[in-house]
Amino acid sequence: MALPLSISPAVASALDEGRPVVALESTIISHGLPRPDNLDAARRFESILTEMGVVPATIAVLDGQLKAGLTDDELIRVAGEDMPKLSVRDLPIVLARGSSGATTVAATSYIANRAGIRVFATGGLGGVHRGASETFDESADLKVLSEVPITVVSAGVKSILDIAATLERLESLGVIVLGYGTDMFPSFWLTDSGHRLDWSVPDAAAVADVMASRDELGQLAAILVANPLPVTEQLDPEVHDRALADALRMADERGLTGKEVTPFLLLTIVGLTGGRSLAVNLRIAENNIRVAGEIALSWAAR
Ligand code: PSU
Ligand code: MN
Repeated sequence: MALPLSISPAVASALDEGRPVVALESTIISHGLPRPDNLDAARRFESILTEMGVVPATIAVLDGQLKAGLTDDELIRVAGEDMPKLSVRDLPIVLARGSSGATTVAATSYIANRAGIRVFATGGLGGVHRGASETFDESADLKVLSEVPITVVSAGVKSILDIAATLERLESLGVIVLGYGTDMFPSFWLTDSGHRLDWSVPDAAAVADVMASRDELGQLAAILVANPLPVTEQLDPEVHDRALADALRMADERGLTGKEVTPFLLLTIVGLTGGRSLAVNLRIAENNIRVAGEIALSWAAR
């Protein structure tokens, strides 16, 4: 039986002709950003790429079809309908039911790879949660990145997570981590998590070189490009630390588990920072999309 994968005409012809394509995730639209800003953001994310000469491929599952590249009507559905957040293990279930959902980094990476897309921009990757030694809460994003040869641009991982443990897991899983113009791993709203990286690259062409070498070696794991926001644009660290502590306490008091944890923390922090974290969040996503666009251009030029 054929894979129920529907690649939009623009994405399909770009892939056929070796032109640059960047995948975008849909969970950030449906669960990571509040309505109605999320629809404007989803459209802006795509237009940043289009203006660079790169074809955007927003990924989601709609009516039992894996989608790579959405129409504007489909973007409106993802931003406005209540749909579940899908990791890879959820894909067979929604396909069997013919239903819809928004894809996490894990599911987006999986679908993008099946579609033949090599570069993917997200805001922040999932990772190991605080207290994971008791709860075992580790995002499936990490395992999937060990199995899918895609290049993901992310502003590190959010400080809602245990960053040191996340970096250790990335190492165990063989995921290649490159600081983009930095030696320090970013923590999303903050430029510098305090964790040093083994490797950094100066530009997009250097990332494309590593992609080519990884392919030559036949390695399967992803490349994670850690792209920090300039320090002048980060969230005020004091505002950040207070909101983070409060949000973690509230999640704990509610006894949240499973896939509810990450969206709850993200949206609670938007409220606690009076929207300041949201403005920074959008700049981060846009910054990552630009870098992913540059990498896709470099890759297509090889
Ligand atoms: N981190 C963010 N913004 C997000 C997410 C994570 O800064 O929107 C989303 C991504 O889709 C990521 C998912 O793949 O949450 C991870 O969820 P979980 O921790 O349940 O695996
Ligand atoms: Mn989890």
